[in-house]
Amino acid sequence: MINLFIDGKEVEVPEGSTVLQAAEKAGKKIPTLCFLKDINEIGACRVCLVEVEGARNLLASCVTPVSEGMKVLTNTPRVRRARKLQVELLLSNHEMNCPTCIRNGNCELKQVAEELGIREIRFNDGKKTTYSKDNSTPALIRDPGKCILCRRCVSVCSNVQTVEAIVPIGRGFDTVIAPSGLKNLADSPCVKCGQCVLVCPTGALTEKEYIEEVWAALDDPKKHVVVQTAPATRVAIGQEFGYEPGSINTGQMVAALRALGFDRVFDTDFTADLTIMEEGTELLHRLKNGGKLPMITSCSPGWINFIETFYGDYIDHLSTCKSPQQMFGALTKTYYAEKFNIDPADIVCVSIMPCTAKKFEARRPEMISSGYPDVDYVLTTRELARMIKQAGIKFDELEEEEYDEPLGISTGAGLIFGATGGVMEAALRTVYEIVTKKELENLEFEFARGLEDVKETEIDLDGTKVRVAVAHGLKNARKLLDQIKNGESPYHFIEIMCCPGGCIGGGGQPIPTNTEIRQKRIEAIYKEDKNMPLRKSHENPVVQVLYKDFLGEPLSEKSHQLLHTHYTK
Ligand code: HC0
Repeated sequence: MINLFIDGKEVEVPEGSTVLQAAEKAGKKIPTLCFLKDINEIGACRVCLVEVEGARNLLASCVTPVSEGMKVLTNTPRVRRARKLQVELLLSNHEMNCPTCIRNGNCELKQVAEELGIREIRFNDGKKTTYSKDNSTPALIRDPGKCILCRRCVSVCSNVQTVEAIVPIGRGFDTVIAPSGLKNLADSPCVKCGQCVLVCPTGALTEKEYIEEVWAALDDPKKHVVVQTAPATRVAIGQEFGYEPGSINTGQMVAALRALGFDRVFDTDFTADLTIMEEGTELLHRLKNGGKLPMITSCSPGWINFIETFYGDYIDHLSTCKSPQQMFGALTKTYYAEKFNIDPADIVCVSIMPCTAKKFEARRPEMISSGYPDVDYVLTTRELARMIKQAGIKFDELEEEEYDEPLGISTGAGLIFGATGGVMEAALRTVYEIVTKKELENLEFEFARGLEDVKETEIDLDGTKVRVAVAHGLKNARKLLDQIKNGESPYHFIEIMCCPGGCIGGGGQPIPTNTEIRQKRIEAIYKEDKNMPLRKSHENPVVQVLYKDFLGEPLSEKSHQLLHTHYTK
């Protein structure tokens, strides 16, 4: 342990700690901007400067290690002046349209300027960089005018996701964070996961909003507007309304959607159950008939973009199932439209997703098997919260409501799709019972749960041993893909989710989303699963009716037409 003094107060911290950590222990808050624990610890922004006795220059506390007897001052005139100067310089080259900025409500730059008491910017008349906005993808917007070059996005994209879609280009004042060659995001390897959006302290990286398009559909009396909500949204949206991270707000979210004017409020969990029927059957089919193994889940669109871009030769390992979002859209415009005698041309299908890549997925040309786009608009959890606020709905005063039937009926298995390992666990609950014809005594497949990088086990299906693995975050996905590439994969079935923690940590979730918050959302998902009356996908009564009345059986011709697809390199 190391003993040191922060503003005269003695603290003891483990060796290897930083001054920033020691200050926190001493009850002192040092402002930071570029710092992001475990992801971006580079001391680039110089906002966390402190005075250290014996050191000539001020030091960035986030990268300065503690030493025995060190004396640190966090609030001297020199420190205050230097921090202000750093932030004023950032602001002098920042597009200052705060009232109309998407991050107006939670901009860290604005927050730090407030904490430092900056009331004027001395260098406002200086030169400004003039890189233009990148609007090239249906999922993300990159706005260099708001970038403070903190490099959090660069770190998350290269170190967590191993994609390296954006990098620092140029030097000094002219530096810009952009795809190499100053390409547009659409022409870069970006997988649209939006992890950069979650860590951006300002509005330099954001989702592309479709709120106005959805308002227009809701205001059009000729349109029948149906909404589906992804599993992970219900354990996150509360955070936008002041609830503790990990609060479960399913009933209020349903009530809010109805109050916004959606004609039917349905649940993606329903088609998550359906996915298990299709994907589980596909796995058994491949095991029996010598199909391509390991089979890998195909429901996470950032992951699909990743395998297409970086491991194109291994695409036939993917399950052919569309994601639950897309299955839902295809069924809404066929089964639901026929059953309720609605012209599919009049149906607008909106998704509420924790994910920015879902916006891209919905625009894929292959996602129109019903003759109409499966899904018309995708809103993130954050966009839904903005709509609720725009409509003046008091979220915390809403009485809980239930999803509509039939496409709102789901099981705990569908719900746990939202957490890493959930698709695997849901699949095993069903596959085990189908193969063994025995009832599972313990529905909890603990090996699949939690934030460990790669999780794996072997399941005994009445003598047939099936080896399975789960990875979340693309760095971890790479580990399993490289095994396949090297001919060393011992697995039959793999679940991969693009974002750390799975969809609960998706790029469209409330900001902040960090490891602690991910953990709380995961706990909420499994708590809600435990409370569900049905917890296995094959027991979903509406899924059973759907097969009886419409699809026939899993992997039927109709299923293939509507619910499956093929990805290409
Ligand atoms: Fe997910 Fe999904 S679980 S990808 O993470 O499979 O976004 O929540 O909606 O489609 O169901 C996201 C979350 C979904 C889909 C489902 C899957």
